[in-house]
Amino acid sequence: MIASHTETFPQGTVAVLTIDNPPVNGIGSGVRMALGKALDEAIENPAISAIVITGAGKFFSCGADIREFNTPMSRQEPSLRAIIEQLEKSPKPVVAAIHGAALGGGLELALGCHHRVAQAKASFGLPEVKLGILPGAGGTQRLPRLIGIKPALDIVAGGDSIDAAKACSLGLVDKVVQSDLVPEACRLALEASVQTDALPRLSRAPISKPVDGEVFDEARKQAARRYRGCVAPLECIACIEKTLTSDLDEGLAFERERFQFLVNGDQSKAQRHIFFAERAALKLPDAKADLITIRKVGVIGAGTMGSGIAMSIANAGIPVVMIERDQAGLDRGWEAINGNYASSMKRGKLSESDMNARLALISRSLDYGALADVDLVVEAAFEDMDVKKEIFSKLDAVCRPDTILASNTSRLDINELAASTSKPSQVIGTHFFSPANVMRLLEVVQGDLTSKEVIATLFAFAKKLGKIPVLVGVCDGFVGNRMVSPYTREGHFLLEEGATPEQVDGALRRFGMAMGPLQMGDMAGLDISWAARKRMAPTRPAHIRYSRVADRICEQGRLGQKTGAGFYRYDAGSRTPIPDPAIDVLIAECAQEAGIERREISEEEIIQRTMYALVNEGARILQEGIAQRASDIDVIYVAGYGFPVFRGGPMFYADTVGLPKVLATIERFHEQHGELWEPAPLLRELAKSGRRFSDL
Ligand code: 3H9
Repeated sequence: MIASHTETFPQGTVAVLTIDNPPVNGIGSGVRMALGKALDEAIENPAISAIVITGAGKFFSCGADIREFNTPMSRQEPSLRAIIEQLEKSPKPVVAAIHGAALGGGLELALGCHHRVAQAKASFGLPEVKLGILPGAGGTQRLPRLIGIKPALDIVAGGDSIDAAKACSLGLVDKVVQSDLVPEACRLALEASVQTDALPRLSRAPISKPVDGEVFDEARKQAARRYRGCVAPLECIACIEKTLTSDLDEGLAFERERFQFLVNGDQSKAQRHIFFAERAALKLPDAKADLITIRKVGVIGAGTMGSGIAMSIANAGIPVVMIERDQAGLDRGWEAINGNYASSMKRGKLSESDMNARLALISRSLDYGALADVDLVVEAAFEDMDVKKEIFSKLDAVCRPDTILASNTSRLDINELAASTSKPSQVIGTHFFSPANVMRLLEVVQGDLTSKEVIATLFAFAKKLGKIPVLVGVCDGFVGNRMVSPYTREGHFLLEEGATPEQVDGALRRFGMAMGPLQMGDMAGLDISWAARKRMAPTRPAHIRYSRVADRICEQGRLGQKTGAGFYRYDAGSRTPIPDPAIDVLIAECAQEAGIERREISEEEIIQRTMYALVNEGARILQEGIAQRASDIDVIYVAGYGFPVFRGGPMFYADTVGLPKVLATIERFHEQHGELWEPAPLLRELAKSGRRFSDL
């Protein structure tokens, strides 16, 4: 875990301690013990003049071993704090030689060293805030002493990494070297060993007060915007603020106490659940499949989805050809893409040369013949089975037999589509989320005959695009949209029963959702679900409750934001929903026609009706094998549907509430509201046996 060797120079001998704990050099109890011992030996050995700490493999160290948190292992001595104190107090100079990422506890370890030397490709960050915790091994106290309050606030409360050049300009590292990192670190360590000045110890460094007195308020405002509802960023800021009034020991004690508070809290457990869930989702049942190389992609349709998909492919450096039926459609898509890149450039997020390079990767054509050499086609045409079948039969004729044919459908039957081609094993669903160039989720829909190579290739492709792929099975709406149906259904029922749109959406926003179901409907366009409801109308059982509210809104031409009105109204060019008394009247009329007596609706009922509708459907989806894992459903909801990460997704949330309690409430709803609330058998089974979704 710690490889130790010495390097001898004319000025003396250096002990080089290498953290070697694949895959990310996580600092678990084993590494801590070995490092503590190696440090003791190097400090006590009179033949050693100085010490260098470095990392094996790709990373310096990516921090504490997260899996140890809330287990006895995390309390095993020595603690990371003790190791850092040990190396900071070392009478012999200790230099960190950083060639890759130094994250979290890894960076805190480097901050305990007397000097830091890095290679240009190294990166630095304290991403703890993204796990719902704070840097708990001195990071909040030492970093501001080294680089100042404001930059430290950005790094600690923001959680993003910086590169070596930026780290050097901030004074976080002493020097960036091109090569020979460890020899350079050794030289620096030996130089320090002969100097008469005291070693630079951050525990003794004074703190310089920020010039801008508003800096903490500004950081809190930023945190509220970026991490709405999360407590960790506020605790990070409080710890940094503490440096202004406390010495290092007091500050460390405060940081430790706040770390314990966070690490034992529900939010951090939920955020760590999502961290591991995202990684678990990447693991396919058939890991051995060969990958097909994707050199060029075709996208059918240059509408909002098609253009967004083309951009996300070009952003990954892959050539893409967009196909449309007519020039006007193609031009509109091309304009939208240009406008989008230009606005990123204006905001400083993209350089002009990068924009041009990306645009150059996107070609356009009205001719399917342009797809003869592509390895993958993503069809993003109108959501209609006949339209899609016609496209797929054309693709069948023009594409190579080994080309992967993917449909960006959000709910249609991939098996039916596959059956309309001569190579169903090459057909797969790729459900992107809008805007496709921004949203990270990708539901990869496996048809009955989709080959394992095609699935594995799509996963690798998604990773290249920076997406989080989740494997799902075929059913109406797959995982995400199938669950959204009962969720929105309850939102609409609650309106009829007495709530207002702003009450339903407000309750869910306060719960942590990015937006409530009604505002979400307005944003997505109410016509899509209206069309689906009309399609299903002939087969809808008459005795099942059905809310007419959304249909009536659509019948008035109010199709959401795009028409300036839906459940709310919108001022021209604005996305801010404004409550509309006309809708309150419409809802009251619908309720009266349906014979529903309106009543006071509590916030608790809104949350339970909508959340438990998600959970109950999620349980069915799991039992049917449409999702592989409960945690996959959580990833889909957090990454694609604005579910608060600090609640860990709907299934984790249900575990947190307790499945017997969730079931009891669903049983009550079943009695009150009828068969739509029939408890899912899996939920009953788990609640009865005292298990949780995360035990599956
Ligand atoms: C901390 O340091 C607290 C201290 O302040 C205070 C202590 C008192 N622990 O992501 P990948 C696993 S908190 C355990 O696929 P990549 C990961 O689950 C920590 N496991 O690779 C996966 O396992 P598997 C602060 C970890 O190259 C495997 O490693 N640090 C940890 O795409 C490969 O990971 C962070 O928050 C960990 N710390 O990305 C950094 N990190 O193969 C968190 C990774 O079984 N890590 N694993 O699925 C990351 O952001 C990314 O993993 C990283 C590599 C960028 C490092």
